[in-house]
Amino acid sequence: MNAAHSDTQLSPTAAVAGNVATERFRASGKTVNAHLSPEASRARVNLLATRAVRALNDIVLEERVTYAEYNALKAWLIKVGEDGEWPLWLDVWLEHSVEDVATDHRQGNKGSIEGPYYVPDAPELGPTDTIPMREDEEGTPLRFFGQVRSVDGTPLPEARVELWHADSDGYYSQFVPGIPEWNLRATFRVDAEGRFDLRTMQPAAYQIPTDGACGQLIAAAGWHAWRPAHLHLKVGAPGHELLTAQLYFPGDPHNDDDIATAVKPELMLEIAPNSAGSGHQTEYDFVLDPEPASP
Ligand code: MBD
Ligand code: FE
Repeated sequence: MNAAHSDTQLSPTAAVAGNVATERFRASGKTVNAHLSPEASRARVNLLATRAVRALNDIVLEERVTYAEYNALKAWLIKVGEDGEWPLWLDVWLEHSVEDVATDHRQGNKGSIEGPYYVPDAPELGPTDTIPMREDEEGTPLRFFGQVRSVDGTPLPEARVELWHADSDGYYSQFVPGIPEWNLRATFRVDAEGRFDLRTMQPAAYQIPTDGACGQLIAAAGWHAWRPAHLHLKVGAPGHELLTAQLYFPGDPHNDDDIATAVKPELMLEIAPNSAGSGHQTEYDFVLDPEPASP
């Protein structure tokens, strides 16, 4: 690369996004597992690690994996860490199953995976408000409104709707240099009836970075690198289970083959022309499950 153009600080590289995601994860406190006793924890690690090791050995024996393939795997695993792409790899290829297990008891809304690009504590806005965006933010304006209720139909006026998503280039603020810190990220309050009516800019589809370890795997395997365009949400209310969800746009070519396997029919928006302005509008209600009674 030409020295004058080597300013990696300002380009959207896999390693920048990956290393920010890795630091975010380290800071998130998500690894604390205090509810298990040491004995129960040891039994669980023993079970899961034994099964994982056995599954990998089974593949080697059944597929007669060669030393060349084994060493390619070793080199690739080292690169995943160097690029900070463990959060990306895990969230794209594994989180959807964890999410299924975690939420299959719910009677309210279907959720979906969080992904690697959530940032907590986004600025709080009112129930009828516009998400932070650049003055010249590109894309199709989107009015997004709805109501948050409990499974019994009671509106939840204390609810919060956190929204974060990519811009019209498919980039997330804080994971790509040069985008304002809280661009397209906010926490919306709801009104006394649990309603919100917000404005944002429709995101583009998301492509896994091609210059990192995940992109290398995708290219080597001949897969595609795309997630369909999506909104990320966390909807919470006191006494209710936090809903982490994604919402999708009809007609996206990757709704049927999302690389992260995170699309569900219940999460498809209905998009209409905005009756009160330019762009599109969509209505979507959230139904939250009450927190299970504590033991
Ligand atoms: C994303 O934007 C995303 O939502 C997930 C789950 C994985 C990678 C990028
Ligand atoms: Fe995303």
